[in-house]
Amino acid sequence: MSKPKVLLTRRWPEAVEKAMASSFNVTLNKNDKAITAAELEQALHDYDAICPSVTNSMPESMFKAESFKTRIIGNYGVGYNHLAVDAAKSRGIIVTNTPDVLTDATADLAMTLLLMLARRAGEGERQVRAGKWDGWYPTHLMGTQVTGKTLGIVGMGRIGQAMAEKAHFGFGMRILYHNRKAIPESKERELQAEYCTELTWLLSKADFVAVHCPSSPLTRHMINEKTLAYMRPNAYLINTSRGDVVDEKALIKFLSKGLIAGAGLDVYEHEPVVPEELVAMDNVVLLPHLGSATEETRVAMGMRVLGNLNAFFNGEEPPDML
Ligand code: 8YV
Repeated sequence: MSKPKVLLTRRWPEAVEKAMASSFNVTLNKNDKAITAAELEQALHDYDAICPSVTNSMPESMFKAESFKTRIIGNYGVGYNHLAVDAAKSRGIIVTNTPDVLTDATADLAMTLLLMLARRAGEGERQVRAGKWDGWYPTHLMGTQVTGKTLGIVGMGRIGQAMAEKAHFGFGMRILYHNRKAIPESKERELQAEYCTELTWLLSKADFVAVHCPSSPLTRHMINEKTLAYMRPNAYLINTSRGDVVDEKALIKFLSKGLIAGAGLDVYEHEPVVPEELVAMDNVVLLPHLGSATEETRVAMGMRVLGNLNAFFNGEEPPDML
């Protein structure tokens, strides 16, 4: 029997490309150029499996044809708001993602942003590189202490909980969280975490607010002009989930008026576009969607996709079927 035809839309770490190629008839994106929407739509008729990533939007309109060759979409990533999962399913196409394997890397990056904001690390680095550091003095780039402060976590899933663990056990932070439902009591006790049914209550109490909920019609612009107004003027916002959970325009307004202390962002509403206003602000740390970007994690994500495809083509249910 011939091997299933599989498309990887971008380069993956070499180890996973090799592993994929040993199981499937794989088309690699050798020059790593982003494929167009038209090419992606065509791929649905040419490949048994497509492995997209976050920049490959597959909206409902892509699934209008009567039939497709593709039987499985193995997303390289945990978030899947770029994929019209229901539309794919209605055409009999299975969709999988890569949970668990990027939990720690993403929480580590959120912690990086938190620490950089608190200690003004971006400002300091820019100063040194610009040759503008003229020596130590007692009031130079004073930041804010992290240890003992209150962290409000919005979205207490896998990544939110990992962030809570790192912040609580590593930095002695008090944890508040807002989620659709409370986490198990034993976990709450372990983290000494307090469940806030009202987002606004959490926002009014936290020194740092970290957004970890997925993007969905329910969470879109959850952090907006109304909710930002509850944050303290000395509080910082951190977002490593999806850009559209935060209303970027409202955030810019609050930052420019000094109504919150700063923001650490790894994701944006219209990636890779980062608003000029944010780029110009010193109290903002900006990263280019690096949440899962460690060698170990990117390999593990690929292996997770491989596991899903292998299960599917062996006639089993893929472990991460959405
Ligand atoms: C991934 C992410 O790198 O997995 C996710 O949802 O946001 C990122 O960390 C990206 O999605 C790859 O497709």
